[in-house]
This record gives sequence, structure tokens and C-alpha cells, in this order.
Amino acid sequence: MAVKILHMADLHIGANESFLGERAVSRRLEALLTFEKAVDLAKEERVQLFLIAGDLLDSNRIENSFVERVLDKISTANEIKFVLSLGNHDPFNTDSPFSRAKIPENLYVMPTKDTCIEPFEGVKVYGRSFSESLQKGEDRFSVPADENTVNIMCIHGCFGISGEYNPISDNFVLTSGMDYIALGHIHKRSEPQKLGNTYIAYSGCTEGLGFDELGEKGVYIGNIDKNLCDITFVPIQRRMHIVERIDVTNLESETEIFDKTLLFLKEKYGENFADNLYKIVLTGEIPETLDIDKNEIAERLKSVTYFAKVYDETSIKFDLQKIKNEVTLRGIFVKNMLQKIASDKENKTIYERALKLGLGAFEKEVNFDED
Ligand SMILES: [Mn+2]
Repeated sequence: MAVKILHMADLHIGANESFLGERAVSRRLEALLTFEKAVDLAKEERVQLFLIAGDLLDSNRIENSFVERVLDKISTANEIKFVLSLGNHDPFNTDSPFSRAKIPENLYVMPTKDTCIEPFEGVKVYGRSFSESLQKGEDRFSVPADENTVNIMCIHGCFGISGEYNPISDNFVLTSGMDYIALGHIHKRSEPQKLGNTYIAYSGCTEGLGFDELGEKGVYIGNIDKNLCDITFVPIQRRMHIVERIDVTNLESETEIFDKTLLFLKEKYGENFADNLYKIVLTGEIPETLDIDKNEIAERLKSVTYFAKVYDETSIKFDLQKIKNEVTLRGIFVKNMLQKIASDKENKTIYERALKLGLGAFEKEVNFDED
């Protein structure tokens, strides 16, 4: 019997993006909206089993009101069974809100020892919660799978990575007897992969929490059966974190740079472009006379988007024929280098690079990693 699941992880409700300043307070609440959206989606899609693979909360020190809203939402979806295996950020100890709160009947919070439950006939769910923020892994799950049911595991840990966050080895997977293992911990989503007869995947985090968690975030939804893993990624994030490099060569003012950037973002991200958080990196060669005020551009972008910051990685486009006639140290340097470039064909590219770096050094600090 195929079972329709929703797999989510690492929503980190309560986390604070402090760089947002005043908006950080409302941004914290958005994780709740994203959770509610996931539950609504599960209802629409007639999901039977909603798996949460840990780090639902960013910390056990979270306002009760946040936890109440999560539990309320779960209780309104009583046609769905929810299974929660807690992770390193929200371990199931005496500090856990889940050890105090009234748990809805359709939510099962996995204990800290290996456990198997049967939420409905023909489907068994296996898992365990972290008891502390660090967790030594075991090389196999201690509860054997039932050959006569669909077997699904929901667990937080590091698949294929050793360490102290419940490492999950190939042997663990190969001996598990699972049809699907729903993982949490790694915030970057992975496509389902098959080891033996077991499919395993990270759904990734559900809402990006910084410029190291870029692009679409969401959940896996689909059917699991014996030898079947038919799941699809569905983005549900409220906002995306986005890094874009904008080439500003030949532009002549902050206004032109702002206009080009804005047009690019509108074209690429469509009507909801303003909802996202942007890190814009300016690249290309600009005239010596243009001293870009990146803060001015950032302020203007902030006024039309949820958040923006701007990095300037441009380099200066020098008029070498003009500079070589300057009666300055820089003029002498350029004249000498141009002579070397003209006369020493073998080392031409090295001299060209030295010229570029040297000229940069007259202007500002030199980054030798630039090309
Ligand atoms: Mn996490």
C-alpha cells in the first residue's frame, strides 16, 4: 500500500536574522507562516503522513506562543498523522517545549531511543529524537523493519559524514530495511538516492536563514511504497536569499547601476522580486573617475526590496596611453611596463597582470585572487 508523505526538516522556528534590524522581529514570525503553509499544502495534497526530521525549532528556549501555534495548526489537520524526530537544535530533554506542552492526538514526538510506531495499518514509522545537542550515532537501527509493511524512517543526522551529529553510515541504511529514510540536519536538499532497497534524502531547510542558504526551499511530497519513491520537491519558502553578480562595465553613475540592477532583478524574479533578500556583487571595469558609493545603491535597493546589500568587486579601467605621460610614479611605472609588454613577448601575460595589479595598488588594496 503506497503512502503519501510530506517530508520537511530544519525550519528553525524562532531563529533570528539579526542583520535585518527592525524587520528581524516580523521575519522570525514568518517561519510560523511557512509551517502553516506546509500543513495547508499537505491537506490539499491529501498527504497521510507528515514527517518532520528535526530542528523544527531553532532552540528549546523559544516563546511558548510559537510552540502553541505549531501545535494548534497540527491539531486542525487531524486527518494527517504527524511524526517529529527532534534534532540537535531542539533536543528532547527536560528543556524541550514538547516535554511540557499538550501534544495533539495526531502528532507523535519520537522518544530518544530507537522507536517504531504504526500510525495506520500497513505503514510503520521508525525514528528517534536527539536527547542532547550532540549525539553519537549507532551503526545500525536497533528495531528491525517489518517485512509486511511499508517502512519509513524519520531521523536527524549526518548521512555519510562522521562526527557528533548522529552520523548515519551506509551500513545503517543498508541494514535498516527501510523503504524511505527522511533526513534532517543538512540544510542543502539532496535528491533521493538508493542504497540497497532503501531510498534516502534530505529535504533541506524550509526557509533560508542567511546568504549561505540560497534560492528555493521547501518540502518533498509524494508516494512511498515497497521499491517506490515517487516524491517531488515543492518550494514553499516565504522569501529567498539570492546572490547576483552584476557587471557594471561602461556604466557611469550610481543611478545607472541601480537601474540596471533593478531591471535585472525584476526580469529574473518576476512580480514577487521585492519579497527576496539580495546580496548584489558589482563586477566589471569602471572608469577611474567613478567612485562607486555602494551604500547609496544598497539604500535605494532596500527601498524597493525586502533587503539588499551591495559589494563592490569592480576594478578600474585605466587609460594607459594617458597615464604613461603623467609625470608621476604611476606614470613611470606604466611606461616601463608597457615597454616590457611590447618587447618581451614570452612574458607578456605576466607583465600585463603585473601592470593591472600595480595600477590597482596605486588606488586601493590589491586582492591577488582577482583575475
Ligand atoms: Mn538544522
